[in-house]
Amino acid sequence: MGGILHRKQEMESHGKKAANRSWQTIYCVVQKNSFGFYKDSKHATNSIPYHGEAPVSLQGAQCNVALDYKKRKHVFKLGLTDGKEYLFQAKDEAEMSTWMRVINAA
Ligand code: I3P
Repeated sequence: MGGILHRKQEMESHGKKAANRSWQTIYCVVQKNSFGFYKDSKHATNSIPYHGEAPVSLQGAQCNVALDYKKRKHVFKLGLTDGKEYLFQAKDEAEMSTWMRVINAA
């Protein structure tokens, strides 16, 4: 599955907050066990990652609605086993559910 999400990185690793904490609009692609970030769908097709970021592993990842984040709507949280943590904002509740279902099944 691929599509546009707004992303904010909260944690860089266990116990270390991310330095760049602003929201960015990214084309995201979920594949088996991996989540890739791209500038747009064309870059995704050509496998040119967003800011050189390699796709992250979804193995053992935790994906839940970000109930504690109140500033934006339709936000879910993704926590990776290496301690990286991201917030993703979808355009509506339905899209958020779909992303979470696909990520949890990947
Ligand atoms: C960040 C930006 C984010 C904000 C974050 C800021 O600043 O304003 O929108 O998160 O706050 O650090 P910058 O653009 O200069 O990187 P929120 O939208 O969630 O408030 P934070 O450091 O409290 O996460």
